[in-house]
Amino acid sequence: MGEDENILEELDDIQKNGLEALASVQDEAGLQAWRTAHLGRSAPVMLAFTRLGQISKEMRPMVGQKANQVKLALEAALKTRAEAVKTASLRQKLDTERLDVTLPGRRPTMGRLHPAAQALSEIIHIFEEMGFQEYRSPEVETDELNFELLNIPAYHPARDMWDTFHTTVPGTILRTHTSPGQIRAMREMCPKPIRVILPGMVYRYEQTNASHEMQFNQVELLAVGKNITLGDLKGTIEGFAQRMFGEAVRVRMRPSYFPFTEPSADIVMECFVCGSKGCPVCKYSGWLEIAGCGMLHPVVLRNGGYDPAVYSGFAAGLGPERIALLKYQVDDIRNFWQNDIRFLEQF
Ligand code: FA5
Repeated sequence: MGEDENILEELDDIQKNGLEALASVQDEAGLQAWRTAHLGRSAPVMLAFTRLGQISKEMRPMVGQKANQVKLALEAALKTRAEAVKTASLRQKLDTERLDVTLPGRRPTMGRLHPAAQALSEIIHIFEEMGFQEYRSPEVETDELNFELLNIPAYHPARDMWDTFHTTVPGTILRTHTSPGQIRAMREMCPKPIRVILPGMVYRYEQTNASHEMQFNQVELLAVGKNITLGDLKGTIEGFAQRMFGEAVRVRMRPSYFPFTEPSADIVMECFVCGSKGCPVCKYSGWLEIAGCGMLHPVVLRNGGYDPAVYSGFAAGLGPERIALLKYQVDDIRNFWQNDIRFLEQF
C-alpha cells in the first residue's frame, strides 16, 4: 500500500519538474527536446502507466486517473508554451528584420537605342516626312538581284567595287548594298509611281579603317515616275541634309560611276569631325562621302518592269554610320560595332 501512495506523490513531482523545466524553454529546439523528455515513450509519466499493473486493484483507478491528469496538464502546458515561444520568435524577427521603408529603391538601369539605330531612325523619319514609304528587303540575297539585274554581269570589272561574302549555297550571298531592293520594289509596284526608302544592314569583305566597316547600314532611296529629273534627286538630297544637319550645311555632288545609274554621283559633306581641316575620317580631304546616287539606268528600269521611254527615276544609297560620324563627331566608324559600353553610353 505504501508504495502505491508513493506513486501519487511521484506523479506530483513529475508534473512539478516538467512544468519547471518547461518554463525555461526558449525556442523550437528546446520544445522538441522537452516533448521527448517529458511526454515521449520513456518519459516518467508514460512509465507510470506501464507500472499500473503492479498496483493494487483498489488504488489502480486513482493512480491511473492521476497519471492521466499529469499527462494532460503537461500537454496543455506544452501547448501554451509553444504558442508563447512562437510569438516571442516572431516579435524578435520583426524587431531585427524590420523593413526600412525610407530606404531609396534600386534604380533599374535604362537601356537605350544604339547610336546607329538612332541615326537610322532619324534618317527614316526625315524621308518619311518627305513622302517616302519604308520598304524592307532581305539581307541574304541572290547574286542575280545583288548584281546581275543591277546591270553588273559576272564578267564585269565593276563587281570589284563590292567585296562579297558568299554563302555555302551557290548564287546566294550577303547583300553588299541595299540596291537589290530597287528591283524587288519595282517588280512589286510596277506600273505605279514609287517613292520608297529601303533601310538595313549590308556586308562587305573589306579592310576596315576609320571610315570603313565590314557590316554597316544603308538607306536606299528610290523614286520612279514620269518626268523625274536629276534636279529632283539633288533637291531631295539637299533637303535631307538640311533637316539632318541644319540650313548652313555644305553638300556636294561629285561625278562618279555606278553600273545601275546614269549619270552617277557621290554625295559628299563637309567633315564635321575635323571642321574640314582634314583627319583620318575624311582621309585629310575635308569632305566625307555619305552616299552614292544617280538616275536609274534604262536596263535597271526595264529589269524592274518599267519602260525607260516613259518612266525615269533616281536612286541613292546613304551610309547612316557615316552620317552618324559627322552628326556626333565620332572619330572612328569601328566604334559602332565594337560593343564598348563606354562608347555606347555617350548617346
Ligand atoms: C553603293 O553601295 C551603291 N549601292 C549606292 C548607290 C545606290 C548608288 C543607288 C547609286 C544608286 P557605295 O559602295 O559607295 O555605293 O556605298 C554607299 C554608301 O555606303 C557610301 O557613300 C558610304 O556612306 C557607305 N559605305 C560604303 N562602304 C562603307 C563601309 N565599308 N563602311 C561604312 N559605310 C560604308
